[in-house]
Amino acid sequence: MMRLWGRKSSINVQKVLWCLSELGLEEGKNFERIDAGLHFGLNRTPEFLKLNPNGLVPTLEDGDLILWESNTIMRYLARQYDKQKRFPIDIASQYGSEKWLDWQVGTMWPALRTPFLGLTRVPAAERNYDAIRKSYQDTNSLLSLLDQTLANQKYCSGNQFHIGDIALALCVGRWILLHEAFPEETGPRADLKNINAWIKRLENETKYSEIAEKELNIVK
Ligand SMILES: N[C@@H](CCC(=O)N[C@@H](CS)C(=O)NCC(=O)O)C(=O)O
Repeated sequence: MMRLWGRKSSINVQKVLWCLSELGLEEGKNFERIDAGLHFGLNRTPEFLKLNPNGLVPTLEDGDLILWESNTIMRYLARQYDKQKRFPIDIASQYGSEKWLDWQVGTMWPALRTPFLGLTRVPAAERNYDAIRKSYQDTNSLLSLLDQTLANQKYCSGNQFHIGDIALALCVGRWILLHEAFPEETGPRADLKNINAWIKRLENETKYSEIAEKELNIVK
């Protein structure tokens, strides 16, 4: 049975859990999950570091194969376990999704990470409020690019849901929650109508609501 290491509150673990759920793979039946990270610990033990030298979650064991990096784990699961053809495999959809997966990890998350970690992991007295606000406003601008794409298609890589949507939507969820909880610190949140409609679509057509955080997990 596959083994997934990671606490459910982690955005990157949530990507994998959402993907598994879309593929019809169930915890306890098709995979086991071990809580690790933050207050659960385990991720700095010598045993865990042998699996993932970064000491981070998620980490997946599937037989002899050990994977880390949430987007790579989703790519693997979609390739290996998509018996029901949940995700399209035509070249345009696949690489449309790949593009957004790389954008999420390489462009958008580096901007959103500053307000996210700054407001949920750093005590108020130690926060860099200028950097938090600037990066939140940068995220507004970056997400307007996704919004433009979603003006012409239902999902990030075309008219069918793909794993790129999973990575993006969980970030968008944090972006919304951060502004709700810390409106002064983030400054205004851009009103992006196509993103709003896409989130509604994800709620109606995918397992988004099962996985997405309803409130921020603030750990200081
Ligand atoms: N690029 C990695 C980042 C992994 C990462 O930063 N994981 C965080 C949780 S979201 C972590 O393990 N933090 C340490 C902890 O939870 O104790 C991925 O996408 O999987």
